[in-house]
Amino acid sequence: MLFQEVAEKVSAETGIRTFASQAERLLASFLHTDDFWVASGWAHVPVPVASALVRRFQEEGYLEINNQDRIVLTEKGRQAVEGLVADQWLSFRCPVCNGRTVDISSVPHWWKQFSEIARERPEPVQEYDQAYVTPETTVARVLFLDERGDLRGRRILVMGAEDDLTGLAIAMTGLPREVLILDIDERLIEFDRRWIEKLGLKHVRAEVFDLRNSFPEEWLGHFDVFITDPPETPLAFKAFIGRGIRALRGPGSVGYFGLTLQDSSLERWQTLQRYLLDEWSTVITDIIQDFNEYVPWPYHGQTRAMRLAPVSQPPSADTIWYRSAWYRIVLLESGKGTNEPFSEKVLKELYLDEVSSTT
Ligand code: SPD
Repeated sequence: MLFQEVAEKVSAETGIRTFASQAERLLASFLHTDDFWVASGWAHVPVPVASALVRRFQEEGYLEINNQDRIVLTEKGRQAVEGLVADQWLSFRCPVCNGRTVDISSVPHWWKQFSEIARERPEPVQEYDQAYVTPETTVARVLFLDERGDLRGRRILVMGAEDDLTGLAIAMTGLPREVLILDIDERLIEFDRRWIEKLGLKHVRAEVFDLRNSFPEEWLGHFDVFITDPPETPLAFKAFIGRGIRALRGPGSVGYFGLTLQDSSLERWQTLQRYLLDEWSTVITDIIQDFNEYVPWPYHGQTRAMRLAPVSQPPSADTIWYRSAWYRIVLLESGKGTNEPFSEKVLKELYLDEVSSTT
């Protein structure tokens, strides 16, 4: 009853449909953490929703925010969620693969070499919505592709988010037939080019490209696999995922991308899934929740997420709180997706709206 009422009020306040189960999950998270950011990640709710829920629970006396900015359940709050999550909740995750299904300790030398290279990468900038994933995530992405038959001998397009260095890591295996890496940020393309030359990598090109623009004819229908990690407005889904699908060769070709529940809502997932299934004729073969872990980014203090938050401190630099699910899709019909230009849009329109707030 309590949770249903709170969820309805938060839905009305934020304009983002919120469910009682999400309200319950967020409050229960504070049985295990006193960190607002960590709890919002565990509860899989968008930051504007997590913020509104915490404020409401605070007003109703279910929790308090102490003078160290930590969130503490009151006796009333504790009673409301007692028993809702198991005591061992946080240790359910598989310690070998961290829930990703692939074991990166099977490639220790390559993991080490990649991590050393990644240490030198350029720092994330707000202008391009950057926040890179951990090196472990990138290595796991590559192993996942290999495990699914999407690496060896494939023509692979890596679109944007090269701050994750996924394109470079894929090229380092030497296994694909062709790799094309596109990113708007010259620093990242220069970084990749330097390593491509230094390591003598073959069949790989890195080019500066703004995904608001249409692809040239020769990229359309050319690739077996695309990989991207889009911003999460409906417009960005078209510019990144729709364009990736348009670049696929035909039935059986594959796409990968990350999707959060911190910058997307469940309804936004549904919007995207409708595009994928109905308009773009793809099928979703895999969704691995929390596969991608992002290192906290330095500009968080200047984001709308921070302005909405009920706490005044940004996430701690050494605690992962933001994760995304790893989607794999397979194309069923040729010529789908979109190559529409969005060049009249300013970058912010791709990154920010009522649900997406972390840029
Ligand atoms: N703005 C900081 C977080 C941006 C990271 N992008 C990840 C998007 C996942 N689809």
